Amino acid sequence: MIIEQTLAIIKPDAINRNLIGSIINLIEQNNLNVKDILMRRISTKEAKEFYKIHTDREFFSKLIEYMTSGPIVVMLLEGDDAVNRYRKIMGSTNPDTAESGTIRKLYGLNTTENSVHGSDSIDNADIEIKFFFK
Ligand code: 3AN
Repeated sequence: MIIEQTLAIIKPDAINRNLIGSIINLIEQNNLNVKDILMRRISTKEAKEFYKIHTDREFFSKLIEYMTSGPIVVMLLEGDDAVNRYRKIMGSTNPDTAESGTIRKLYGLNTTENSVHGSDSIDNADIEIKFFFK
């Protein structure tokens, strides 16, 4: 067993559709533990910092506008192989082509409004956890 921590976000589209509980259910059913949780809106400055790796992408401004459009739920998850396992539970970026049973396949609307975020590596998990949970 390799116990890891990762950062998960429930995005505004899912919160708007009362999906917080359903998404946390899927996470917990997959043996990932919620170790910390908060709900708040992030500022444009914070969103730009969080997604700075995507600054030059054509979808950047749309992504920032969307992630600041309403509150988000941020969770620190812990469990065996948490980074990769949570990525599998989320599914791929585009809900249309995400694997069946994944959060994005079940609940995502499109590539921007795809219901959840998850850290893509142990190093980024560390950075993202520090970003929200000091
Ligand atoms: P993932 O969240 O699957 O790791 P990233 O890190 O490539 O995907 O992208 C971060 C976020 O940027 C995505 N979750 C999505 O909201 C948005 N995004 C990525 N690619 C696109 C795209 N082609 N069009 C619109 N939004 C996108």
